Amino acid sequence: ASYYEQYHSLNEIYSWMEEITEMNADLLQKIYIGSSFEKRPLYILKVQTPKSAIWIDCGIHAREWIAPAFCLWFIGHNRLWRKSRSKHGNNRCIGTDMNRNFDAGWCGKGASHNDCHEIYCGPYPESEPEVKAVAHFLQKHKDHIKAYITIHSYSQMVLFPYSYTTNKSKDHDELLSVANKVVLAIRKTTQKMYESGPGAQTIYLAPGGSDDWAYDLGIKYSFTFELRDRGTHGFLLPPNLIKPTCIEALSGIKTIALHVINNI
Ligand code: 0X9
Ligand code: ZN
Repeated sequence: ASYYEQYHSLNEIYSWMEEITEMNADLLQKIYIGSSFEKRPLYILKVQTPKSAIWIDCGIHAREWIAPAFCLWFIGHNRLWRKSRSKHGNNRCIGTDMNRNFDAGWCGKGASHNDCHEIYCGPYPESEPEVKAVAHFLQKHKDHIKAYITIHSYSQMVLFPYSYTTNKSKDHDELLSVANKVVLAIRKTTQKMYESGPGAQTIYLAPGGSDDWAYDLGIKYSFTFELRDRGTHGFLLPPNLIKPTCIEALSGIKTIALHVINNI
């Protein structure tokens, strides 16, 4: 059960208030409004609104535990959030898909100019500070960096360029053979089946991705790992599957590292 599907002590709720306001400083404000008979601080969480407000309190009656659980859940994060947290110009919605924001076939088919979509490419390439920082670092160190590996979930795949076009890259045959070796290593490690292939053919057309950008920069061994599972739990992979998933991913990374060592 997630944090929001459990009851919490007052101290836990105080810590949660601290953390969630810190992590969402642009949206949330913790305001002290007095103290209880037992001298415990009373806080409200103010969700930023331009003008009028709605007051919600939960737990005036102590034994009604579901009430504070609702207040936490109401404020709580969207567990399935995908994008960055940026707001551009007069956009209506928050966030850019950072794997559509790299300067590699930027915002072609498989991305969206609509800021409310999950695959919004942003107003221009590298509009996201996170993307810009990664791109700058890779650019600066490209002669040293022999492989680029980006870890995602889910669907159990080992992908390589291109994803912004269905054309084969000039290293297609070698990258396919490396990806196939990764799949074999994973199967030997945990018996899990992964699929390999170029992004556009294997998953879908998706321009502006970091793997394609790194590849076009000259980092030949560029891969996207889509880890477990294949849809049973999807993005909500249970904690007991963290270890086996990491072990198989590591075996895949070692396979790439070995290939790189033997081919530079
Ligand atoms: O759509 C994506 O960005 C990735 N799949 S996910 O479900 N993790 O969102 C696939 C990325 C493949 N590579 C590129 N599109 N460049
Ligand atoms: Zn992803």
